[in-house]
Amino acid sequence: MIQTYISLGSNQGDTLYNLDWAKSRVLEMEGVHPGKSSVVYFTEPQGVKEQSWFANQVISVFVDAEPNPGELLKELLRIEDSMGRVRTERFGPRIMDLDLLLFGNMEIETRDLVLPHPRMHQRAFILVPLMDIDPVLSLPSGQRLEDFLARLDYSVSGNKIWQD
Ligand code: PH2
Ligand code: MG
Ligand code: MG
Repeated sequence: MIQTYISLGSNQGDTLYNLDWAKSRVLEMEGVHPGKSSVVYFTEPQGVKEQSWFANQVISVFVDAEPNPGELLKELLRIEDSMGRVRTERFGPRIMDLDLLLFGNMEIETRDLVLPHPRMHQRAFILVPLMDIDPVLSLPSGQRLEDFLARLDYSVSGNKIWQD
């Protein structure tokens, strides 16, 4: 079984409900078994500043030989669509965003999928919950999450995360 990390984000509608609902759909997938879940953080928007704060969470799951990462990604996008996600502005508001962060130690770069997730190491809203569930996690390159976090200008207070 392959340990896989998925980030969940929502800044439209009932964000906490959206995270719970999406997480349940992920765990219902064939060949996907539950791992750990971080708490939910409320996070300052990155990329496009003029939008509501996000609710963010990271979960780990264990994946059988099937689905492969491409199939898993397709399922994640299907869940987003089923929740009414409208794809407009890049980095803009969304009811649900499910991103594949890490799939075992796989490193791939295709048009549809890049692993590890290409922006995860710049984002406190991913690194902080990821470190909560797996404090000693390293990327396939051997770089440690805490070293990435140390380079970011961010702050955490309770379950809130600010980042410029
Ligand atoms: N997702 C984005 C863009 N910016 N900012 C926060 N705080 N949380 C997100 O999940 C997020 C974001 C695009 O995927
Ligand atoms: Mg995203
Ligand atoms: Mg996405």
